[in-house]
Amino acid sequence: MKYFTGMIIFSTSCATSFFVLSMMNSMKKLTKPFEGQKPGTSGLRKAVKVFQQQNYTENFIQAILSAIQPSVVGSTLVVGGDGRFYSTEVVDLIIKIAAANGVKKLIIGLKGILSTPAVSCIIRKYKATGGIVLTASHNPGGPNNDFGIKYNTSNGGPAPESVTNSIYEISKNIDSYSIVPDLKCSIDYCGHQYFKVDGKEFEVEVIDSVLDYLQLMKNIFDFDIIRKLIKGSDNKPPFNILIDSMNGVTGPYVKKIFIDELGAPSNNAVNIVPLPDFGGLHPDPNLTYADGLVTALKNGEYDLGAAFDGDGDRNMILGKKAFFINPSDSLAVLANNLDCIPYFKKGGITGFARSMPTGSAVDRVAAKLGKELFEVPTGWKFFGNLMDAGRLSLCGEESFGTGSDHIREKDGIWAVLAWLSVIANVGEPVDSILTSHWKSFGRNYFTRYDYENCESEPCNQMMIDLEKKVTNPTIVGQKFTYGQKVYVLKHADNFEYCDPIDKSFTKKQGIRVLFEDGSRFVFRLSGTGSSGATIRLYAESYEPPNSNILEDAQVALKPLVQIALEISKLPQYTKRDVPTVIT
Ligand code: VG1
Ligand code: CO
Repeated sequence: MKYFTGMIIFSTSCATSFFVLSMMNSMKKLTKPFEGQKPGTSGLRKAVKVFQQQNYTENFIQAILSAIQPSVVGSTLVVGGDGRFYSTEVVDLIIKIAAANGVKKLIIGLKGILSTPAVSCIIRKYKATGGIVLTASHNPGGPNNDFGIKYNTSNGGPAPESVTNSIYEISKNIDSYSIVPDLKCSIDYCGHQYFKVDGKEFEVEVIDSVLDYLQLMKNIFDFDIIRKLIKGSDNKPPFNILIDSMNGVTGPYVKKIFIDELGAPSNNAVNIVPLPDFGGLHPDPNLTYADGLVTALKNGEYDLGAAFDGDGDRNMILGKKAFFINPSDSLAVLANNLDCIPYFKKGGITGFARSMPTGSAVDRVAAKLGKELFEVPTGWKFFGNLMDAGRLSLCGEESFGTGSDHIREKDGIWAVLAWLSVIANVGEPVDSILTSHWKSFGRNYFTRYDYENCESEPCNQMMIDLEKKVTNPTIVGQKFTYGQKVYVLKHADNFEYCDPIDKSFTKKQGIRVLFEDGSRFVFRLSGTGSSGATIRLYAESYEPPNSNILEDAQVALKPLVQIALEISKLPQYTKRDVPTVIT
């Protein structure tokens, strides 16, 4: 290949554009460390204004690349995100800093757009070294809200703690970063662009955001069966779906997959243009923030509704009249019906897993099917090793995350396609599928209370005091009463996890209080917020098949929640009487 200064050859057609550009050199810029560049549950998330400080973002990108030394030289990295405010500036910095660090090739989504599941898919498909995902996921976007950066490794999954810890350590002592300040690269056209940096070739390939992901979905699911369901056939009326992308990254994926490929009418997908500030929406698909979907479903016009978060890895699914499928139940129902999906029919099903706070409905399915069941800490990074070792097929989190070993991230659109496959196969509406499931397995009632944006100090103190109180051995056997209900405390701890594959050990993952009848509550501090503290309270109880399985979850769990609030003294510490969000 020859490099001609200033010569540009391109065509605007997506597949063939081709640029040849001039030679340039990298330089080192001096910098000083910033405090707090510690990745949380899923990457570094801070206010946009924090990332906009001079050298803040540069430092963190350099810390990522230094942490993956020596494999950064000659590497291929995938870059993309949910398109939130400040994304294009950060993509530009990544190009310039990656080029200076000896990266060989970047694969970037058109205009920087790639859903989190698509990044995972593309890293795996093209055997990339890793990827950088630009998102703060379900956190609001825009100049006054959040931005985020996350590193994924070669298996397509979020970096394990060993890597995120080393990124953090490097960020604490960083004194310079390498950059090619003059490198100009467009991400507005698909195609290849070649540069010569420090005498070596550096390539940027801008790709269609949707294509690779669409192909993967077509390999997993039977699109013909889902199309027939959606369009209706042989006396069966169309199955009317409503999809809400909440102005996040899933818009282009939803349009291509559900409308163009599966034949849903175009007005059955809303908010499908990704906006830098999500149009002011809080792109968290739960009953509070996706209330637009809930309202639209209530009158019974639609058979199924679905919403996704900003980066497309979460899903909320509703049945007719906004019948809510709790994510813990969703996981269990899918686990029990996976064999109607070609991917699992062909590849078989190994084990199942859930995060610790997730309701244990899936455990019962695992027991019935004779499969392994893993309980891991919160965060998708804990599922990856099990999948790589061939021991995990399907997993989920109560926080609207569901996914399988087709990639190493949770996957919102995959979850909806999985549910549509199950509905087409079973031939029943969503609510009957759930009710039949409870009738055969019993029901694990589950709820989560979020107290968002509290003051940090009292929340930390509450957790310390609660742990002390419930792990005191004298509390075992103590009775707690609310109304008619009596709970006897059986065991309490701060959850710890030893990864069965690499034996890495993770401590302090949430305070669990378990009662003799199998009920439990859990308290955790969120690790995805950008400031202050968010307390999460999770409560779960079990009713066997022939008993009380059709009650409202809030009514069924009220006694347990009240006892949790009383033991923790949460209202006193946080000065909050009601949670911000109830799921
Ligand atoms: C939350 C959820 C957790 C999820 C994480 C990332 O974490 O509880 O289950 O894996 O968000 O999801 P935390 O630490 O705030 O409880 V996403 O869609 O924001 O990447
Ligand atoms: Co997300």
